Amino acid sequence: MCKKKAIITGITGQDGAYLAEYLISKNYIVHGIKRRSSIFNTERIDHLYQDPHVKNPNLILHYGDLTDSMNLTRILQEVQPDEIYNLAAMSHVGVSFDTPEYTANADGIGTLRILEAIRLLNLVKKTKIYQASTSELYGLVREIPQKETTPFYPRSPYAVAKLYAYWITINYREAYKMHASNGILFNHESPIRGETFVTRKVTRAVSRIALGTQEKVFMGNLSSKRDWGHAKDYVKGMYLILQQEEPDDYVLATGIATEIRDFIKMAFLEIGIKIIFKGKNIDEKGYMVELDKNLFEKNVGLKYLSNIVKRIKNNNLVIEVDSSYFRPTEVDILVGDASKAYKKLGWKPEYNIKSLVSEMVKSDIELFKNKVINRKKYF
Ligand code: NAP
Ligand code: F7E
Repeated sequence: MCKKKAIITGITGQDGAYLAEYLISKNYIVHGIKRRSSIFNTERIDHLYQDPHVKNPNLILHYGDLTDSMNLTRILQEVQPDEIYNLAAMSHVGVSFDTPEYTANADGIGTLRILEAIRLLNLVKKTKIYQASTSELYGLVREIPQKETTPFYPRSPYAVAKLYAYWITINYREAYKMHASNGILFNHESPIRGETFVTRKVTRAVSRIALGTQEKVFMGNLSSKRDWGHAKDYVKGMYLILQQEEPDDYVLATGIATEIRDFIKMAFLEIGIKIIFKGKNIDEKGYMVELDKNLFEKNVGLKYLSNIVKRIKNNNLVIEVDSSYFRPTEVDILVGDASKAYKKLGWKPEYNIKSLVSEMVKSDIELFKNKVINRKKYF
């Protein structure tokens, strides 16, 4: 039997990497679209990489960009995919305020370029498409929790661009009978999450503070709440969405909201350190106040214990607030109701916030124990 062919845009990103591995495990041939960069940017998928000279590879990479229609059309024509997962995007909400036009082009019009390529190449009957929509569409939320029928109120150039992508996907489904679906995914994280998203920023900082290579970390708004799941669970949901007879839109979420402050506390507790916060707004600070030595030794190592004991005694300040991380318009709370996905897709997350934090902290500790930071000068 012929293997199914899937195109993943954004294959070098967090979700692209997990999805590629998952689809290959399901016997797909995966075609990934990656951007040219001046340095290797395939670290997340290096374990899947196959030399192009290998016969019948199950992973094939193509250079491409969501801002380049002709390139996308050519790749679709060559591959003739059964499924497309459109995951490529400028995905950082904060950065979208600095690069609004580019974000609209890549995240909004980029989706149109792919849909239009499917149509022009007469692939409508063959190719199913998944659009990576987002809980950021709910923005200034109209109800709690948010589900498929909750009205949208986007609060960033990123969310507004994704709103266009969401509706153009539905429009192509209705106008041309495409199998085109939106996954409205709430925040999902992992040990390979981008380093500037809040969860990974925290787990990296906790690990480096534990190992004695970082003093403190500056954070933005500590009061917002997010519904955090694990990317592994969410890519399985993406796959299920495209296996349905009929295209449709689904929320994927855990249903549990956690404040940034509490995520920070949980991450430090993973290595036996209790954090308390004092002060308000820009003057709020986080301090290490108690240490469970056994847990620290178990999860970090005896070698680092005396240093952290000294730190807690002499300078226990580890969290400060820097207003440059505040967003001009914030999304205060996102928490999803994924009942439709539970019922229709049979999807249910296996991870909870505790197992997610634990995996991320442990992974970053290992990473920084083994990492040699090379900051030698060129001149
Ligand atoms: P990510 O780690 O930031 O990955 C984004 C991917 O898109 C990277 O491979 C990136 O390439 C690529 N990309 C960016 N601009 C591009 C362009 N112009 N042309 C081609 N590729 C481009 O994001 P993620 O967390 O995996 O998220 C995947 C998708 O789901 C995104 O569309 C995101 O907006 C959406 N989403 C994410 C979440 C979440 O919590 N993770 C929730 C809802 C929706 P480089 O590696 O070269 O930068
Ligand atoms: O921020 C607050 C920040 O950047 C979460 C993307 O994957 O999920 C992600 O978008 C919250 C916000 O994710 C810092 O203000 C505080 O309230 O981790 P984040 P996000 O904005 O929710 C959605 C669903 C997507 O679709 C996006 O692609 O944390 N926060 N202090 C901070 N955020 C960051 N980044 N850095 C801080 O220092």
